[in-house]
Amino acid sequence: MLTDKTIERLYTEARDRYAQIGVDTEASIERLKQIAISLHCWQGDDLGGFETSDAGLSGGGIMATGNYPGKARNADELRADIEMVLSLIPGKHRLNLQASYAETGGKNVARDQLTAEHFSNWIAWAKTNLAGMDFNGTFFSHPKADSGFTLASRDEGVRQFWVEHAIACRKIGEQMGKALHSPCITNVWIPDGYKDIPADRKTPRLILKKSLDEIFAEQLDPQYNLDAVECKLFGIGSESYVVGSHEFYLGYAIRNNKLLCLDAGHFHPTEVISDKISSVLTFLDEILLHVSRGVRWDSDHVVVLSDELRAIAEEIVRGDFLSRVYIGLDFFDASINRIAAWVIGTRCMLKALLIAVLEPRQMLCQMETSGDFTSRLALLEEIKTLPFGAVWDYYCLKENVPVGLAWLDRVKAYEKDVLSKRAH
Ligand code: RNT
Ligand code: ZN
Repeated sequence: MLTDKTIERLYTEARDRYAQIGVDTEASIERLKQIAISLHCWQGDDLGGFETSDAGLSGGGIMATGNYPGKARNADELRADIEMVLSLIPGKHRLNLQASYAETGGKNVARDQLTAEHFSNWIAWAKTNLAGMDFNGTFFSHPKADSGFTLASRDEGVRQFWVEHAIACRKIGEQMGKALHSPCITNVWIPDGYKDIPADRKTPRLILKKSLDEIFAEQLDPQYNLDAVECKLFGIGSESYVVGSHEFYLGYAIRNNKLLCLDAGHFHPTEVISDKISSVLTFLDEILLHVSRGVRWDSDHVVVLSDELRAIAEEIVRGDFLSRVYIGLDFFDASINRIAAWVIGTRCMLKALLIAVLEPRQMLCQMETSGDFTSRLALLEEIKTLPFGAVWDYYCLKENVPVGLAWLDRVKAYEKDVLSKRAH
């Protein structure tokens, strides 16, 4: 166990080392403190939501695997779990909800009939615990999505239903934004696509464009609601063709002034979103990230402090994009303690951002502009072993959250006292 005194001493040493390369650790910590991460509600119950009891397999090409005990069974349990998570991470953050997490008081409310009323408990709770709320339509786990097509469906009734759902979601987002005094990002992700080779790639894309135009026809105040569209390369069951591809949504977002959502797991295995950030922000005002970790065919492993996670954070900071990039998380693992999964992923995201704000920008840019690429490479490698961990520990201490692995003891205690008593 590290004592507070040791943490502070190690921090002072680290501060001096960073000062030698022109980095002010205090200012870096202040910058990090301002960054709100949007925590995804669906890590807590394997994307189950509260509409049916058939959780686990969500359909639409996304799936949580594993059967770790203790999954949240209702909104109160999920909120309690999220409070636990929030107590273990430094800073003030946001919550990202799906429409399927509505609380309808036992009534069957169709997705095209949802209103902010059905999220009033979430909103009231968020006001005391969070810096903002974000929202998503749920275009999967539903009989009207069984054909594999929603907004791009050739069946007019099905298409209309999902258009109405998306419109309802924007209005809910607007209310969330008003209540939290911070714009809600309402994201559209649909699973539409084909398992095998299509005969016609064009028609579903034209239908999707038409649906999006209808959904966004009404202007909403950007102070309250911002719209995002999320692309994907392929999903389970849509290996050959996804209607909402990267090019499709990039084009749509640019032409219609929408946010593009880049999910780290939605591209070719060797393709990274870090390199896309400065490209798309040359043409778009703002973007949303779904930070995730792809592993082979799965797009949603728990985020770890990988090279790519660091690169994503570095690109946001290097480009001075902190006010234009909304950072959301999107992963789900049901094979380990779900609260631990949330904490690991969120703490890693914050660590990556800390490393990025501790970078000696001035020195590196000088080396680059003067053509001294030898020094640039040398310094980039040198800073990898600087004691950012001491700065991180100190930040956690100052924010009154557990330092080091102490958070895990709390999760284990919660598992014993609360999670293990949730019978299914
Ligand atoms: C699916 C998308 C989408 C979902 C959430 C649950 O591939 O990434 O963002 O993960 O809507
Ligand atoms: Zn996503």
